[in-house]
Amino acid sequence: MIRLAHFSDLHYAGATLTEVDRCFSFAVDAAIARGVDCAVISGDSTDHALEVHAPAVAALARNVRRLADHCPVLMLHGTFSHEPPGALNVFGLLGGRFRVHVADRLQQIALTDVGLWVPSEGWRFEQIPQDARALFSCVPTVNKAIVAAAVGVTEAAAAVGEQLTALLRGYAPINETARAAGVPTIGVSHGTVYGCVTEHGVPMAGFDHEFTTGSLFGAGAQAFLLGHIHRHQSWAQAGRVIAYAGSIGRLHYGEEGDKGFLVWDVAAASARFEVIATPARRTVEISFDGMPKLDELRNFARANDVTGAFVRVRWMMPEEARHEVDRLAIQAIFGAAAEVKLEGRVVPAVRTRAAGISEQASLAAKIAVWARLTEARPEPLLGCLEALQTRAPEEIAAKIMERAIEAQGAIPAAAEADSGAPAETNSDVEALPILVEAP
Ligand SMILES: [Mn+2]
Repeated sequence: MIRLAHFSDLHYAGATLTEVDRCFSFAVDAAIARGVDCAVISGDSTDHALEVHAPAVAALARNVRRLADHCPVLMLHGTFSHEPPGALNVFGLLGGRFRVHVADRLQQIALTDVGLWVPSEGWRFEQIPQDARALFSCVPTVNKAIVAAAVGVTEAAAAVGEQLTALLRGYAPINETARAAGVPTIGVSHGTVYGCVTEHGVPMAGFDHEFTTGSLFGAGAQAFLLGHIHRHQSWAQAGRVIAYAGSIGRLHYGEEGDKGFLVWDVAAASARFEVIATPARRTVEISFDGMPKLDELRNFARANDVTGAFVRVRWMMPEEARHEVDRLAIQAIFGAAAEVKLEGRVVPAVRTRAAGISEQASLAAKIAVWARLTEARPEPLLGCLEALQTRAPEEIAAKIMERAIEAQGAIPAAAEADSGAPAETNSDVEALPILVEAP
């Protein structure tokens, strides 16, 4: 029997450092305390490309080195956007009582009785090495771009699954041989299992996922250690067990369940694991369909201990109400929290288009439809339209002036007096036609 610590999806980076280093340090301590024989990190040790002077690199190396001083360590390559090819190479150079082996290609690797790593030259061993204590089959992240280049973009997603199924089945004979020889067999991979559930509770039911539980069981490994999905979950069949460790820390709001790592006991014909929870941060989410209600928030804070938690309050607001939210008051309610994140979404003012207007041929008909939809009276508008179509601009302007004067309650006599009042203005108006006719 071999006892393994299975960590996954550490996502070391500057922004995640506090959370993941607290959790991973705890996990390394707990694994060492449980006397594990070997440690496996099943991908996404880092969150993105990191420069060597980044504090996250030193922190991760420090914990990997602590592991290597206790037992042999296997690091599998994860998602390329999190771990660019080559990102893990440096960890293979870390000293320690035992070696760190970086699995960045398809391979099998034997852990020997004295704690050495012996990798296969090709994708699998032809024979199990003599002093093998355990046999690992490593399937790091598949580069879909390479598959797409070989079989075409539209075929690539399905082809990856088909090729992986064939590949995993190819490991079965040697795994069966190992089992017969009493050697524990362990698969390690990074990818999505059809039907698994993400940390946000979303079932992954697409057809472009790398694995099915059937294809993984098809490898004939007693235990299959997975990374990529950040929620711990497992499947069992006839004594064989597949499990995601889940991410070591809580990286986002809305992630459900505990975070942690697994301690496996794997024998030639049995496998079981224990989940060890890490002190991942607590997140609390409160959302409103409309504006945030301070009373409700106060009641929530009274009923729930939010000390040290990460609180997110979300709401929806109309554009004109965006300055009415008292952000400071909300923050004060959750004063004991480690973080209060406020996310107000503006509901944009939407103007409905007048449906059916484009089907009308004449302008008059369009106006009639518009008036009906907006509950306006069409008569004055149709009158204006008629005027525009039948009268000269000067005539229309004169009529408007006439009406404006009438509306002011001016009597005709006053209007005459007005028009004759400022001499300059009058002469300007009369001068205009002369200027126009001059050339
Ligand atoms: Mn990940």
